[in-house]
Amino acid sequence: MAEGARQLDETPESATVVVIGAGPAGLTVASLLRRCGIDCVVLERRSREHVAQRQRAGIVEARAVRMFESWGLADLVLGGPPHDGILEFRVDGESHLVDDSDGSEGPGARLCPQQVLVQKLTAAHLADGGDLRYEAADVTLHDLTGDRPMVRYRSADGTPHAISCAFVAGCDGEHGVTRTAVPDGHLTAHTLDHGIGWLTVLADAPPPAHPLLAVSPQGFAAHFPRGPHSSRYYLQCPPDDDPGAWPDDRIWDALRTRLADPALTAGPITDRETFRLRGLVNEPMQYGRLFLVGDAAHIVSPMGGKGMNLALYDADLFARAVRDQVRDGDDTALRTYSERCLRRVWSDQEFSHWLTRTVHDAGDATRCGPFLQRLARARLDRLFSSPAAARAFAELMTGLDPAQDRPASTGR
Ligand code: RFL
Repeated sequence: MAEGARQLDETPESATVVVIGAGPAGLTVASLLRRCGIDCVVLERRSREHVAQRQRAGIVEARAVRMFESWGLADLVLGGPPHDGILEFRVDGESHLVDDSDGSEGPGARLCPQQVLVQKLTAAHLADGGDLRYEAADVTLHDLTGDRPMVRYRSADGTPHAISCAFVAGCDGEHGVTRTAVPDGHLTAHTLDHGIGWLTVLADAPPPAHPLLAVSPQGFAAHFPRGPHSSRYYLQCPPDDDPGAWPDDRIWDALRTRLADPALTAGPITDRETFRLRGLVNEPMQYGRLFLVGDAAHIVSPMGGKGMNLALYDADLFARAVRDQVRDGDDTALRTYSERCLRRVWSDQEFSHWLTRTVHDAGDATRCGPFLQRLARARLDRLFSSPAAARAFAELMTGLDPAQDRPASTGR
């Protein structure tokens, strides 16, 4: 019989939760559920090696560090040194240091690259006996509004599988299948295109003393640490610019000009790509027994470093909600999951939008006009001179909401 025509076993497997996707969101959901003794199966389309080397975010915000700590996982899954709480803005070459810690008790952010978090979550989950299945193809979801949804997929050798479950966690990112399994008319996608492009570059070159955002008439640029000997750089460019139009010399020249650092040390460039800055929110983040987590539900412009941290926030709320249901028969947190996530999602979208517009408009007036440029400069001036404005900025950077959302005891 041809591989594709093989018949499915009569009896499907069973799990409490099937998690689709083994990025930061999926691995965090799986690790937290395991901490509660709740069984789950993780299905990942790509290989372990592929997932483990994907480099994107670089900072785990203070709220997320404390979240992992509250689950007893911080030492196991976080790498990299603590972030010293200082962010540098360089405006037309003039440096302004902004304290982005909010002065609260407890650990602050960590300079932990996304791939390090993913590698450590993966290793910890597997060492704990977790069920992680890579190269799972053709994932489809069925009966999402029934009592026992079914997830079907094919393993690498083409064998079809089916898993019956109580809940599905859609952690498969922006281009996954879980969101598209929701019938038309149940989700609304809210989108914003900033009309701004970024060239992003990874290089084996010395990291900056502090994460650095630079405003200049030639356009925005940024320099972030990604390890003791590596850096990520961003350069504002026309939307949909071709990365091939940016040979190494052009990149280093542009960085030296915009960062106002003629002595910036160059190094081998290991990756370069361009993308558009945009926001996307799918509402609600639930359909029946499917719960969307992380990028599967929302995309946020990287300005402000919130995308991965939002994924970790959703994962924490989802795991707690499942625990309440399974352990205590209390479905309150599951019913309010979407609403609670979206409150933070829109808050972070607003912060990211504010920062994106501010650092771009303040620099290149040809795009936004002189009036908006001056407004953006006034916002920066207020941030640099007003302790109250700096405090509000720090609160948004740490991700800690004084009114609520401080990680409570997990009560495992
Ligand atoms: P991911 O990381 O995309 O993981 C989804 C996983 O699902 C798998 N998958 C499937 N598996 C099974 N079946 C299918 N049909 C599947 N389809 C997909 C994928 O292979 C993958 O393994 O989503 P997740 O877990 O929600 O995590 C979100 C973060 O990755 C994302 O928000 C951040 O990378 C965003 N981001 C940043 N976030 C920050 O907090 N701080 C930053 O500094 C930051 N910098 C960035 C970023 C994103 C960037 N890109 C992508 C434009 C910098 C860049 C350049």
